[in-house]
Amino acid sequence: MAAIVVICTVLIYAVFFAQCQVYVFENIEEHEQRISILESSTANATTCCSTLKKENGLLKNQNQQLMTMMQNLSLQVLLLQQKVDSLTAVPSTPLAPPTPPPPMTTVSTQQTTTPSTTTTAPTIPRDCADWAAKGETLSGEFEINIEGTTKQVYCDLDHDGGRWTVIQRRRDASVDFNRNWTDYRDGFGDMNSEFWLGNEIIHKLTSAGNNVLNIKLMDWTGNIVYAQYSGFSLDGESKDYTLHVGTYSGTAGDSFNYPQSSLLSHYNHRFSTPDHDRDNSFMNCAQILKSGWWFNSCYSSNLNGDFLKGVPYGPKTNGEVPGQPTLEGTGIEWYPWKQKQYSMAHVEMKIRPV
Ligand SMILES: [Ca+2]
Repeated sequence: MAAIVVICTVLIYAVFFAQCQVYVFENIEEHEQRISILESSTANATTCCSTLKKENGLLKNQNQQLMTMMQNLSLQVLLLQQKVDSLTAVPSTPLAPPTPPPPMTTVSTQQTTTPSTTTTAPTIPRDCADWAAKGETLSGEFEINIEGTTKQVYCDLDHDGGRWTVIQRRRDASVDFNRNWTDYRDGFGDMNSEFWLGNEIIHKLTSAGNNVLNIKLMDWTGNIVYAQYSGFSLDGESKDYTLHVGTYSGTAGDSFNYPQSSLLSHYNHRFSTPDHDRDNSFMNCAQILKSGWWFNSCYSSNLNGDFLKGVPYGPKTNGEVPGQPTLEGTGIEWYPWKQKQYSMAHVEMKIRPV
């Protein structure tokens, strides 16, 4: 009897074990199928992720290109606005008013009708303030005669009180300012775009003293500031056109008498060009900075530097160490307003007697 009970028990366990084995094998197969599905899904997700990363990179590039286009468009709009402003002032001239003193072309006509040059010279105004005194009210090119030198200049007669003789303008990179001593002495460029009037004529215009220098700066978002100096004059060529300024006023900050470092100030310093090193540095600042300016050791302003678009340019890694110009800093700079490595979008320098 006992033997029968044992045999039955063994049979029951055998059947139970066989059923358990079948259940486990079935579940293992099911789990393997699920693992395979998950692996497939993971591979798909990885592929999808890398595709998304590539698309993200492309979108970033396109975004940067659009930003650059936006900056260029903003500048063009600003330049167009300036042209529109200047054009809106013109309509009164086509009506040919009877009396106004003639600009350059008409002056030359007067000269042809008068036989003696000694009598015509005194009739030509000595500067733009003289043209304003004769009744001229619209900006443009005029002829002046000062100390026997006849010169074509651009007169700003309808901004900031008028009477201004413009001595420098930067706005569109149309003129190369990396020039030699002779070019800066005699002047170069186009009166209707970019130019340097010339150190010799600026010296003659200011040698009598009591002149104001006004510097207007515009950044690449259209913000405008100015620096104004009383007592502006340049010495003659024998003293390398040394810069003299008096009191500063304005919103741009004072670069000529730079408060943060006298080594980077410009007043009482001689004019240097790449071929005429008169700075206080062991280096040739004008050559490195591609400009003509009153360099010290070396500068806190360089308004005759390279016209560089897309600013600020380069990393701000260079400290203001005397004698070490920022090699990347060849742009049109004015430290007191924008610090290093920000090149202005528009600059104008103009003078008038007090
Ligand atoms: Ca030097």
